[in-house]
Amino acid sequence: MLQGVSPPALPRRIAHLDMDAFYASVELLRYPQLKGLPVVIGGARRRADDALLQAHAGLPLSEIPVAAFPRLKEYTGRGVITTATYAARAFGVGSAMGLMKAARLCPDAILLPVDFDEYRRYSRRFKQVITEIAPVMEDRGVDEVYIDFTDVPGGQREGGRVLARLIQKSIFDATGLTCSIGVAPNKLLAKMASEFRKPNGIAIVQPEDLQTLIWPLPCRKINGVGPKTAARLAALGIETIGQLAACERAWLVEQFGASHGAWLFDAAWGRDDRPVVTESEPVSISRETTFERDLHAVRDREALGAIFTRLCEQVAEDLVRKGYAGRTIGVKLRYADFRRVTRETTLEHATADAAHIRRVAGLCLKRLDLTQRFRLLGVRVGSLQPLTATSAPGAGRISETIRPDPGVNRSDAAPKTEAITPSLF
Ligand code: TTP
Ligand code: MG
Ligand code: MG
Repeated sequence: MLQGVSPPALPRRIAHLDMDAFYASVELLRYPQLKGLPVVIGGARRRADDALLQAHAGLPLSEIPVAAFPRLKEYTGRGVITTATYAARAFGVGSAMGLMKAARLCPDAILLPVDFDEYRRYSRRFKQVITEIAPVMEDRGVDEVYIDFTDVPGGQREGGRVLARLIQKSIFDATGLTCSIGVAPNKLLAKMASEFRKPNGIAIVQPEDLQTLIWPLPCRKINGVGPKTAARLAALGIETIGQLAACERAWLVEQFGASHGAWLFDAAWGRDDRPVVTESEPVSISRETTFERDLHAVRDREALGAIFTRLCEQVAEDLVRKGYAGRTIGVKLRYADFRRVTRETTLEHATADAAHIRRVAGLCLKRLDLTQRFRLLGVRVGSLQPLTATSAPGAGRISETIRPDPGVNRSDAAPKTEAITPSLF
């Protein structure tokens, strides 16, 4: 290549990816017998679910008969729906609707409680699949991301469809979940496009599609136009994005102020230069697990020990893969009554070694009350720094010194718990 001459920049192709009926789809992985049925997620924490599991103890989750699941019509309370399967949406049921109202629309829909831990786990998993294929990804919440397709192989082919298909398939293979993707010249248009072919669809928007695909949509579809702005626009006789685009920029500025007015005008013309911002350096890396049933430090000692070791190994693997070592090692417990407690210790030298993390995390656990049952265990490594030869797995084990975390209240390092579980952790 000639010096000083760089290849021409490719046209920007930005994708917005959004998982389909996310919470509900994760639940259907657990209960595949509910596929295709109207299912809503919401309401009281797992009480109904626990009753269901107890009544069918010993049976794999996928074999619990459909007839045994709680129905919407049996629900009384003020809970709201977080999401609904597409089969339930056909009855007019959807996010943020009260469960009692939804019960009137679709009394026989199956009602499942929320399990955020599980959704977060799948959220991490699908995002990891994406970054392995297309590294410039912006996290926009539990079930959606922006991805810069511009320089990724396949990102320009068929307007981005080829890469979008690969990502959809890879996510499905890794998780069993479907998503919808919009690919466009920028984030603003990509966000609208990801809704065009839901569920499990791909929509491609080119600059010349503005008039046909974007202008007929209501203004509310612009990400950033909320109900208030939409109402003000409607009062001015502006319902569609096309009508907004037909307004004089100066007039919009008069009506909505300099910055908001100009932004509305640019949005209507599909203009948006915002970059895809990849995640900033992580502050900490952690892994946690919620047990199938609440566990006790003594009675479930063997199972817990194995889970704990696995968590430490996973954190160490994450650290090495991402190129970090950390000086702060912490543990988190959630007791059966949902109280959450943490303890941490700061090391003199950073580590990414699973056995080292396990030992230090074990000491942290000993400072917690282990006489009660708990439902969740987590391990966290913080104060991250780049992984070096001395912090890599296997290094620096002999000269470690442990400083107790100054924030820790020493008086609750209950000796009685240590006496009960002298060698567990
Ligand atoms: P969404 O992506 O808005 O919805 P969805 O994934 O359920 O369905 P779609 O196929 O239309 O994308 O939200 C993602 C998750 O966020 C959703 O599964 C549940 C949760 N959520 C709430 O808890 N409350 C809400 O009001 C909304 C909209 C979502
Ligand atoms: Mg979604
Ligand atoms: Mg979403």
